[in-house]
This record gives sequence, C-alpha cells and structure tokens, in this order.
Amino acid sequence: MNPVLSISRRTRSTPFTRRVTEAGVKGYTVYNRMLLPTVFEGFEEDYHHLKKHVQVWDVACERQVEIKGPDAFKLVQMLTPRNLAKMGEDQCYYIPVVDEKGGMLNDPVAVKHSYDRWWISIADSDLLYWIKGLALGRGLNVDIFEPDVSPLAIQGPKSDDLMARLFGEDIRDLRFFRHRKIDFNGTSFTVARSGYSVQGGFEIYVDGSEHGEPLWDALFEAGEDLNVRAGCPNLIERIEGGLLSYGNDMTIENTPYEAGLGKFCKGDAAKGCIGADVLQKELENGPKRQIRGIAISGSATPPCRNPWPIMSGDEKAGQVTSAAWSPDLNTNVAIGMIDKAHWKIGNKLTVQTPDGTRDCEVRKMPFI
Ligand code: THG
Repeated sequence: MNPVLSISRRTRSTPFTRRVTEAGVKGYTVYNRMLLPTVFEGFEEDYHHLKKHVQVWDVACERQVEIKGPDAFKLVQMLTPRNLAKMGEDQCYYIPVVDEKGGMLNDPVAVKHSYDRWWISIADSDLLYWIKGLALGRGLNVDIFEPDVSPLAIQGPKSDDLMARLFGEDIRDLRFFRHRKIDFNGTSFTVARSGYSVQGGFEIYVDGSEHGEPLWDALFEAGEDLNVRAGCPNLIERIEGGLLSYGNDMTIENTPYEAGLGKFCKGDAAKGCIGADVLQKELENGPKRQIRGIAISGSATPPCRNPWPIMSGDEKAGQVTSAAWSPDLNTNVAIGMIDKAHWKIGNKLTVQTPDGTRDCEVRKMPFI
C-alpha cells in the first residue's frame, strides 16, 4: 500500500473540501495545519490545463491573520522591512516577514482594508503566535485572530472571462495586487487580482464557510464551456514562474536578501521593522548566498523531498530545494540557494539527486 495521509480534525478540512473530493483530488499536502490539494489529473495534465484554460483552487490554507485596532499599522510595519507608508486601502503587498535576526518567518500577502484593519494572508508557518506575542510584549492596542475567511483562487488565461460572467465586466479592470468588493448571493467578498501562478487570475476571500459550496458551484456552472476544472498550485508552473515556497526554498535560516526578496526591502526600509538593523548590515555587506533558478540535465528527476547538495567539483556550492520536469522548457527546472562564489548565471555545477549526480546550470528566475 502507498502511504496515505490520515485526515482528522487537526488536518483541517476547508469549506471546499467536499467539492474538491468530488472533483477527484489525487493528492494533498498539509499547509497551516489544513488540507491543500497538490494534484488532480496529474502534475503535467494539470499544468497544461492551467496554462490554457481556467482552474478553481481551494487555497483556504492561506489563512488570514486579522489585525484590527488603532495600532494595526504600527504592528504590521513591525513585521516587515517593506515600506508600507504609501500603501493604499485597495492594495495587496507581498511582504517578507522577519524576526529580530532578519531571519524569514513567512512570506505572506498583506491585504490592507484600512489603516486600522489588515489581513495577513500567510504561508506555512504559525505567524499568528509571533504577531500576538509582539502585540502583547509591546502593549499594542489591537485585536489579532484568525477569521473564518478562505481564499478561493481562479487562475489561468480564461479567469477574466469566468469572473466577468459571475461578477460583471468591470472586474476586468482590477489591477494586479489591487482588491475590491464583489457581491455574491447578497453577501460581499474581497477579491484581488493575485494568486500563486503566473498565468493571471484572482483570489476571492470567501468570508463565511457557508458560502464555499454555493460559490464553487456557481463558478463551475458559469464556466462549463470555458473548460473550468478544479486545480491547485502546480509544482512545475510555480518553479517556472519563480514563485517561492516558504519552508522549502527559504526558512528562518535565510534573510530576505538571500531569498531574492531584496526588492521588497527597499527605501528607508521601515524603521519600525523588527530586525531592520540586522538587515541594513546585510544590505551593506551583501548576502553570502542567494536563490537562483537551476536547470538540471537528464530525464525527469524525482521530487525534491530533502535538499540536494549542489557541488563545484568536491566543494559544496549550495542546494536544490524544489525541482520538476518542465514539458514546455524540455528540461528539469529547479530552485536552489547558491553560494556567492558560484551563483553567476550560466555557471555549470553538479547536483546530487537521489538517483545520481547530474550536471546543472545556474539560470535566471523566473525561467519563463
Ligand atoms: N495568495 C494569498 N496568500 C498567500 C499566497 C498567495 N499566502 C501564502 C503564499 N501564497 C505566500 N507566498 C507568495 C509567493 C509569491 C507571491 C504571492 C505569495 C506572488 N509573487 C509575485 C512575484 O513574485 O512575481 C508578485 C509579487 C509582487 O509583485 O508583489 O504573487 O498566492 N492570498
């Protein structure tokens, strides 16, 4: 028997899990202690469909940490070196979140509703506890909790068509990483043009679990002739697109500069940020290693479950943390962290995969 994931209360189901099961989900991972589908037809079938049509993704596991109260702005700025001063009330920002040593704790999307009300749409780590701890320790006047809000992503080139059918033509005008309200069955949801693919699309923040199935059903009814399918973040597509996975491609051991997120730490980087001084030093000295794309030669590699050493002769040069066969690029694409001496684009190195040593080459990210 193949290993299976035993599902219980701890591995939380989502407002969409019943529909996802009916759609024939073939694999799950656990993310923020919640089910996250990983494959439906197959990684390659899902990939081709995502690039051509439109998919509906249960990404409820991107949980929200709501921060509400007079000190909300101050607290969110303490979390990140990204400068939030000019952020509008219709904007989302991708923000590195760091600890006092500049180590990455998460890489969420911050959704600003107003100066005193924010959602932090988190990647896979227990950020709620860090935020509550900071607020308590600094005596801030805020409420911090996980609301009953579950993102549902509409991704792929036909997302605009599908969304326009349900929510009106105006939705096409929504800009990247901006959000607005849409009406559904007499309730109102926040929707943003965002999502964990580079095919374009939207994320609907479904506020109230009871709305999950009605919204899912409406999307599938409206999109039948668009070939809408249930989908999920696709390993191949997200590596090609250079989208990072917290816990895989970077951890608390890495600074945002190492993770290649330096462009989000610019400016008079957020004086209020915990770890700002350490990051300033790292900016002056430069990181010792950094995220790179890596093309790995040969036929399809196995999945990367543990980091694979990257070698320059007998010397360790870094590690690969995500890898997949790319049908469109006709090579294995990978994401890894490479030491400064070896990180130049075009450098030829080797990588120790579970089925042997392969040649590899440092590439620009995103691949596509
Ligand atoms: N959507 C929402 N919440 C999330 C994710 C999401 N939380 C968890 C996880 N994904 C966080 N990680 C990422 C990683 C990359 C991006 C978004 C969330 C992303 N990056 C673009 C890029 O790097 O090209 C754009 C960044 C920008 O320009 O601001 O979209 O997917 N709700």
